[in-house]
Parts: sequence; C-alpha cells; structure tokens
Amino acid sequence: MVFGHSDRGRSGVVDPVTLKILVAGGFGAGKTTLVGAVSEIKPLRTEELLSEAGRPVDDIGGVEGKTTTTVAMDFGRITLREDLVLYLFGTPGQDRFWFL
Ligand SMILES: Nc1nc2c(ncn2[C@@H]2O[C@H](COP(=O)(O)OP(=O)(O)OP(=O)(O)O)[C@@H](O)[C@H]2O)c(=O)[nH]1
Ligand SMILES: [Mg+2]
Repeated sequence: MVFGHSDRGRSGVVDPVTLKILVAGGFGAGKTTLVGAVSEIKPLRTEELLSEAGRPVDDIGGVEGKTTTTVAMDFGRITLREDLVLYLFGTPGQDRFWFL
C-alpha cells in the first residue's frame, strides 16, 4: 500500500502519522525474528549466509546453529489505526555493521 498526501476535504482520507521504530541489538538477539513476527506485511529481509571470511571476525557464541545474518535492514509495518502506522526497521547485528 502506498500512502501519499490526501485532500481531506474531498476524499475524506486522512494522512496517517507514521512512526519509525528501530530494532537494534547484538548478533542473533532476535531482531529479524521480531520484525517478521509482528509485521502485517511480508517483511523485507536482507539475510545472507554466514561466510568463511567472516568466521574470524563474527562471534557466533551462543547462536551456533545460526546460518544467516542480516546485512542491511529488515523492514516491516504495523497499522495500529487508520491514522497511525508503525514502520519497523531491524538493524544488522554483527560488529562489522556497527556503523549502521
Ligand atoms: N529462545 C528464543 N529464541 C529466539 C527468539 N527470537 C528469535 N530466536 C531465535 O534466535 C535466533 C535469532 O535469529 P535472528 O532473528 O535472525 O536474530 P537477529 O538478531 O536478527 O540476528 P542478526 O541479524 O544476524 O544480528 C534464531 O535462531 C531464532 O529462531 C526468542 O524470543 N526466544
Ligand atoms: Mg537480523
């Protein structure tokens, strides 16, 4: 669904207030799982397989069974009311993406 500016007087449609929520945390904390679990749309995911090159720098302690990681941003959406929409962004968790 695409939101744009509306003319309330003619169409009766109200521009929703949109709030952004950033889900941040360490590697494997469950950010992607959270966004996917609560989003009303199919979430945008940027999962890539963990690589051999990343083995020396990516700490998978505690989540040894994890095979992929977020490399850009997750995105999801929740419409709370007609005029109130949440945009959910999930950050990558690996240290090398800390700048994001
Ligand atoms: N026990 C438990 N496990 C969870 C929960 N949420 C997610 N997991 C598991 O923990 C792992 C977390 O995976 P992700 O959701 O990809 O974690 P992430 O924080 O997005 O990981 P990165 O993007 O790689 O930093 C997965 O194996 C999930 O199945 C939770 O609430 N409880
Ligand atoms: Mg993730």
